[in-house]
Amino acid sequence: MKLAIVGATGAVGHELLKVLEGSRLPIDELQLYASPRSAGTQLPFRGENLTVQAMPEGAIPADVILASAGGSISLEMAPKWVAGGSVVIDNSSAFRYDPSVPLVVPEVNGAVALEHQGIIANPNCTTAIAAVAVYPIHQRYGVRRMIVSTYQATSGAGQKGIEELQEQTRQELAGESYTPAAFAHPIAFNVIPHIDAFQDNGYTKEEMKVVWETRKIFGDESLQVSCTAVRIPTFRTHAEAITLELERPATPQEVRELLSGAAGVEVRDDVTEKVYPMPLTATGKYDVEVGRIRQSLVFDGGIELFVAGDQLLKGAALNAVQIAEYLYEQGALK
Ligand code: A2P
Ligand code: 11C
Repeated sequence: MKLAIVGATGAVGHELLKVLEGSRLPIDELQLYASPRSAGTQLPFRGENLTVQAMPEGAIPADVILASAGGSISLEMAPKWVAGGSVVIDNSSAFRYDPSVPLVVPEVNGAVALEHQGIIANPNCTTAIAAVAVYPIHQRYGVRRMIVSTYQATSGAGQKGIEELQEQTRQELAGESYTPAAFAHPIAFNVIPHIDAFQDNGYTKEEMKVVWETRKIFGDESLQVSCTAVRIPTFRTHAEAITLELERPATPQEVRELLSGAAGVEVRDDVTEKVYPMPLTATGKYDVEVGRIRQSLVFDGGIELFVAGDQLLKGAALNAVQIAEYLYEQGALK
């Protein structure tokens, strides 16, 4: 199989290379593309150095293209890549709400990927991490309302987000002045309740993505979802506090047992031993950590939980590769 990564030099691109190293896809050739600035850069893959090329203006000669160079590039280029015969797994938000484009988390709705017409969308990282933990609960108990508060790492804003936290932390400690660029305010020693653009309803686009995408992935437009999305000064891994109102009452122990057997989930829930999900322990893991599972004090029979998931992996690179693997295993790729 011929694979291509567009955006290979970015934060997600780096993770795609690492995840593909261990993937069961039969990769005969891996092509790496980025902006002309990165042409000639060498990146390691399975013991070789691959050379990054400037993204071409038209089709790319690959069976599968993993796109992670931003929404405007995907919007413009993905139709050209599909016309050239490639299947595009797109990490941007460009096509997620297009009814003809499947939006896929393999543990939840892998089968809809088979209905693609060339493009398959990878969800927003915040949505994907919550979906893996909440979907098994939805299946068994029926989620009626889902209230999410997020704690999102700076790498959600790409490589520039990581660098800004690093540099500002140093500047702050050295008493130097600086101007924020990647974020609306200083991120070092701060939290910012503002990710992506504000919408007319007062929510941000990041918050509305959780609403729109969770409904589409669960295939349930009646699900009521609300989110407050907050950027925090960590490098990697998004955490989320989630409150669930359920159709049928659940106990914390039932949910713990249910999630212990769920794909893509690691239950870390032993408060007597101070074991719960955290970016420090979830970073680099394929599974989403779930813990602090407790009975809701607000919704009868409802559940509260806390999740931490490496958003560059399950929220982006890993989920994209898992979609490709699913298609391959179903015989839907060459
Ligand atoms: P480059 O490193 O050459 O700028 P991140 O999300 O971490 O900011 O990464 C964005 C990715 O998208 C990078 O690989 C970046 O390449 C790539 N990219 C940005 N602009 C373009 C472009 N015009 N054509 C192709 N790739 C691009
Ligand atoms: C963030 N969740 O943390 C965003 C990044 O829709 O794919 C991913 C944006 C997206 O800033």
